Amino acid sequence: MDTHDHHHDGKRVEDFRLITGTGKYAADWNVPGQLYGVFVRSDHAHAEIVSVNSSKALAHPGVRHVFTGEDAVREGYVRAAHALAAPGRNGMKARALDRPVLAHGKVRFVGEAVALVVADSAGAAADAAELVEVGYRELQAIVDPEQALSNGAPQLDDAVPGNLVYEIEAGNEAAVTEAIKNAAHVTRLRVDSTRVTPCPMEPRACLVTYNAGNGEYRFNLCTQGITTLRTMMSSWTKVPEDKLIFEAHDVGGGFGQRTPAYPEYIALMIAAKALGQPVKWVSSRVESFLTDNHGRGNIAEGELALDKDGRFVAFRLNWIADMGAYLSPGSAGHIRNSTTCLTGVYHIPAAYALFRVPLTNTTPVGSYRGAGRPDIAYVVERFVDQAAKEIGMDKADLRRRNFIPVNAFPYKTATGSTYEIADMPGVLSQALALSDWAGFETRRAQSARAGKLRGIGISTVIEASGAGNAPKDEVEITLDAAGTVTLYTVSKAQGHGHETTLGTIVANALGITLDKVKVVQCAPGTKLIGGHTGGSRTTVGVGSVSHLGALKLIEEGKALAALELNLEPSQIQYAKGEFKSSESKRVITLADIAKAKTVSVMAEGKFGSTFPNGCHVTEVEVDRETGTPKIVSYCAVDDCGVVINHAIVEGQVQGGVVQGAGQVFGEQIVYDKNTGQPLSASFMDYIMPRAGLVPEFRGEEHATASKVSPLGVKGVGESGCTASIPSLVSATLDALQTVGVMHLDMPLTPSRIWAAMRAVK
Ligand code: MCN
Repeated sequence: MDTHDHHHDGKRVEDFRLITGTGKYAADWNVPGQLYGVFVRSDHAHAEIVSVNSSKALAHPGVRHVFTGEDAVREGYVRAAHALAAPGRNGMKARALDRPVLAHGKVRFVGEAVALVVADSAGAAADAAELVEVGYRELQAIVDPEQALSNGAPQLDDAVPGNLVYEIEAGNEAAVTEAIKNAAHVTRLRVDSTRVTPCPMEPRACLVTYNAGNGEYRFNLCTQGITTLRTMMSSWTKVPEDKLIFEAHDVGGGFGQRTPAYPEYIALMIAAKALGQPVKWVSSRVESFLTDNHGRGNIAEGELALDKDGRFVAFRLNWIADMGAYLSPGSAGHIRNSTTCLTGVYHIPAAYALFRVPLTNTTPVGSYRGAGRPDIAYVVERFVDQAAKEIGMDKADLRRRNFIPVNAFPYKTATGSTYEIADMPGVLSQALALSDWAGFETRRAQSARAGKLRGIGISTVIEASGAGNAPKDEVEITLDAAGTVTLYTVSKAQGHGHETTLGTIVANALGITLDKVKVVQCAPGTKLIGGHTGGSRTTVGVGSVSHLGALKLIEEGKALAALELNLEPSQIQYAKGEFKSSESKRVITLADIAKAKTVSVMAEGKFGSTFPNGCHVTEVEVDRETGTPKIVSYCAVDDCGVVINHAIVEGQVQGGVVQGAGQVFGEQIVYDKNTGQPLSASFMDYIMPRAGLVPEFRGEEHATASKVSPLGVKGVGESGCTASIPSLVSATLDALQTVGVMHLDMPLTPSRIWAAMRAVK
């Protein structure tokens, strides 16, 4: 029984289901007659596959079949689409390696799927997977991206000379060189945006059912929206998009990692078709660490040049974006988004970056909450902090001096993007007040008396949100005889509360209560066009179209009400679910106009990028004896335009902040440099944020309405990550610099901090 209260202001309508264990996640799907798949995975980082012997596995009770790279090659499922489509430096094309959905000939990272064992039970498949004998001839592996690009490094593949997969530049190199020559001060730095993995709560799972009658494949899996996934799957398999049907209900976190196609889904297609029975696979957590796309993995070094008044005149970056052993279909974000916001919130007249993608024997890297936005924000903000330190200026003052002035928006950056609107001086002032920036020295002295080093950190950041690859966003809105309004969309929440926020947008436009609006995401077989949920675009894109759709429904309703009343549509007024006219005493409700048949409207729109921004001021205490850092204050001021649901926005910012804090203080994917073995592939060695990591969170809004969207909204889903990483590193280094530790890369773990403090003693 549904006992929760839909009307409660701000509460998410999906939460009752989710917190009472009645959600339906990917692994909850079952169909009669299903078989179970388990993957045999490479335990080598780089090796030739000499032989695959399945005979013992096949003899195991319950085993139906063992599929290998031969099957993948026979089907032709060997070449994934990738997103590095733009012509690179000197017209270079990305040198993407083939990726058979089960490895064939070679394995290129630990965890790569080599065989798929299918059995009557998951236990039998797991036992038999142990019996598959794969013969390997080990090859030299490279897991360090800088080493991969260094002179004389072993060649990992003949098709990728110098292990250089791709190279692209942005900005004006000559202008930068000239400006640096004449600059009063040049700050030089190398910054590591560490490789991490998103770790959604729900591991991947996929159930594939093949219908031999019509050639359709049906998938139950976790996804961020079916359109992007369907295109990628179709491109990898050449199975037409209309034969790929996806059905997903609840999704336990995505963070970018649940957007792209993965080889496992396609290997399961081979099995389901060959065996004529559905096949289900549920990933273990270790498999998630090894095979779900990792995030970040960028190294940037360069120069920020200033004039004698502390104004930025030029910025140059040499950027290495490690994308692993294969280009994931969702892997361009690091470069595209970093280019879009290369100069941060600052007016920097000259900027240039060279991005290089090496080939390494590591898990592919894809989009992770921010996809390049946190990386570039972190890099820029580190440079600004370092410059402030070097020229002896307050780091808030240096920022204020270099902000893009409010009246300069829309502002075209040195790398060619156009920021829509922002009020950085206003955001900064609000954050400085909220955090009592001026009173910091008193708090620092208090901490010192308790044996702690206290530091204050700041970040002022901006990021693109809203745009997507889809040609447009479409929604359908129906109205039935019960007066229920249903919104159909192809975006997919993974915890964002879209049923609440998209429903609210429609309910507000119609002047009705939220319980009258139902949101259906990714109905199986839907033909709607639109983007997936990613790039913090759902509210700007789908939300805006939903608003327009609701307005269309009102117009449609006026026409129908006019017919009923024998009047002209222009004589009908609509408010709060009712159509009225001064010419008639009758009131026609939404339910009335749908009495004869369900009313349906389609709406579409294409919206550009809009630029959420913010300032996060944080304080961190470091224990002098143990090196343990502790966040003691967290103040966030964010501009995400007009807000649909304040509680959800605060939750989104907090969630992003905690994920950023996780990367700053603990999370890191580490590979052994000699063997290429991953050393942090479980929660025993991969330090996730725990409750209490960000104890004192204070958030405020500072809205400037977007004109890109008719609702005035900007995205917010990634803001927390983008702003927290630079701010928390800034605070920790501010504490450590008082004892002479000038620079430290993430993760800022107690042992690293302790070792750094000892090294300067
Ligand atoms: N919102 C609002 N008012 C605004 C902006 C947003 O009320 N002005 C609400 C939205 O309506 C939505 C939520 O805040 O309910 C986030 O909206 P938006 O910024 O449009 O971003 P998306 O919905 O497109 O979400 C994508 C974004 C990304 S890219 C990642 S990664 C991410 C994130 O959101 N992954 C998440 N937040 C996540 N939150 C959860 N719980 N799980 C994930 O996997």
